[in-house]
Amino acid sequence: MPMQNVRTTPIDGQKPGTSGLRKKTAVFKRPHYLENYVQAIFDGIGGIAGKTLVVGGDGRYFNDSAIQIILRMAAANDAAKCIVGQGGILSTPAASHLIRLRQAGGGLILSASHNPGGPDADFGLKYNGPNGGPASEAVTDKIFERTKTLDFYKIIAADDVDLGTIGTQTLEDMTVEIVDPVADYAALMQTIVDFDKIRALFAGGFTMCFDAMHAVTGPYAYAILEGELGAAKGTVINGMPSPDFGGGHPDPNPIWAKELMDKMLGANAPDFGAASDGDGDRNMIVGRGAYVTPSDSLALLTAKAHLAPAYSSGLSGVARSMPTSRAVDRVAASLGIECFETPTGWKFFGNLLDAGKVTLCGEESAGTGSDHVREKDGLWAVLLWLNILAETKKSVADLMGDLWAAHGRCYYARLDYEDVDSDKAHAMVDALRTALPSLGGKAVGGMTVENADEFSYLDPVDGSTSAGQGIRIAFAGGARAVFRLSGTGTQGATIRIYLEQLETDPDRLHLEPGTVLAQVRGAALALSDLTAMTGRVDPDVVT
Ligand code: G16
Repeated sequence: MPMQNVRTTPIDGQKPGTSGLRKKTAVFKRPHYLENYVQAIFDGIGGIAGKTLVVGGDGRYFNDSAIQIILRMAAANDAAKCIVGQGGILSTPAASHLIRLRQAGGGLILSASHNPGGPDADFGLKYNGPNGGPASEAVTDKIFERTKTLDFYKIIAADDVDLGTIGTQTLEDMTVEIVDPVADYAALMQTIVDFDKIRALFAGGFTMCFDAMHAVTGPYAYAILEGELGAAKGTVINGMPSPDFGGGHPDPNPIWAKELMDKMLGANAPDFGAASDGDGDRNMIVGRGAYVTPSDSLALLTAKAHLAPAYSSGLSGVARSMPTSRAVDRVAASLGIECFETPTGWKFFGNLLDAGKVTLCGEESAGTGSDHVREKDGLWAVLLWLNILAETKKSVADLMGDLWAAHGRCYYARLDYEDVDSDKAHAMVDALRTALPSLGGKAVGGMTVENADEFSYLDPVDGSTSAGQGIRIAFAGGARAVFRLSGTGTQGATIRIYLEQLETDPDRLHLEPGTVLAQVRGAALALSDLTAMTGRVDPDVVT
């Protein structure tokens, strides 16, 4: 089978964002587009000759054809082996685990995460390094630089690989090993949480609803929750992965996981509810009548992780992304462990995890994880919650009430303004940045600015600096507003405003978050002049 060096020209706009490259599917399907990016990855990481790569994705539209192209290019670039999830399926955390387990040279994960899938929706591709985590800023920059100069890519002409049959095949001189996407991941989970305790919980009549949102966690949840742990049949809903996620938006939050929310807030709600996203790295936790914000979930897991076998000797430290609420900081302080504040993006946790400085980490964007892999892990978070519920025999609402009583409650919300004209969004952020030095002490909307700055991160492990990571405004009285532009959108710009208000008064721990946050919301909108700058009045999504 001949190897081809296909002449091509650099394609603009292939700058990877917060989590790899995400574009409209139609863009990825343009002639040479995917191929150019794959070759730029291979070149940007110093070549793949003799290496083993893990390849898999969330099963969205174009997943399988893109994998065939990647395999033919990996063979042409002299990779020794590709390990591929059966049917092209691997959840992001399962891929991260496989890279580590098999000591691979890295992996290619095909997903646009929680973004919708389909011919008119989104597609994505990211490279994870040998530690199983998203490429560092330095590696991402090398890949991006290569996209600008690339003038040919390598591919072999060959028939499609059979992705459906577990076992080993060859593609030219390269080995292709098709593996069960669930087995190794499920085995890892058994080493972290107490399956016997959770089994006993379900055997005792505990009820749960897990919404797989027609995405990749369906097969994992059936095998682990209903299979290994004995949860009742029907515990998993929307469990068959589909290329367009059943026409839905596989983003586990109260807006998009409405079916689950309705169940949990309605009559005869199960004891526990959870959801995961397109590629299985995000999670949502909800108790009977009690939604748990991702920031609060991180705080609760930090407080109670010692109840699970893997964390029984305590945590070395924790980390959260800057816009994530400071609830976890308060728990960490009470435990006497360090809490690191990183920029948005899982890649920033990698060094801290590798260096053993943190055991748990998480983000407001529905991501929680630990040092067992180098990605956030939706099902792991659900299992750790189940372990805690099994040990404490308390409801989700009671666990959260106890946490707030002990540490105060960080009321929290995120406002998303989607598909904003990119120039206007940048102009708004630029204006805020320019105003920063004059904001200290300013009174606005009944609040007083205590401190205002733009977050810049100094990585304590490798000494690298990442500047321009979001504008944060702290108000007197424990409120905070953070502004940043999303790095994962595929259309226009998305402005995110993160609002937080600390309450320690025992009589004010069970209020409606929107009411508590109204004042800081007004102040944030006034300071940014969002409506005048962008023409937008209401956010598209509030979570
Ligand atoms: C990705 C990253 C997360 C990050 C999120 C932020 O999530 O993996 O670490 O928090 O993006 O997104 P944005 O820049 O839009 O705020 P995912 O689940 O999309 O891979």
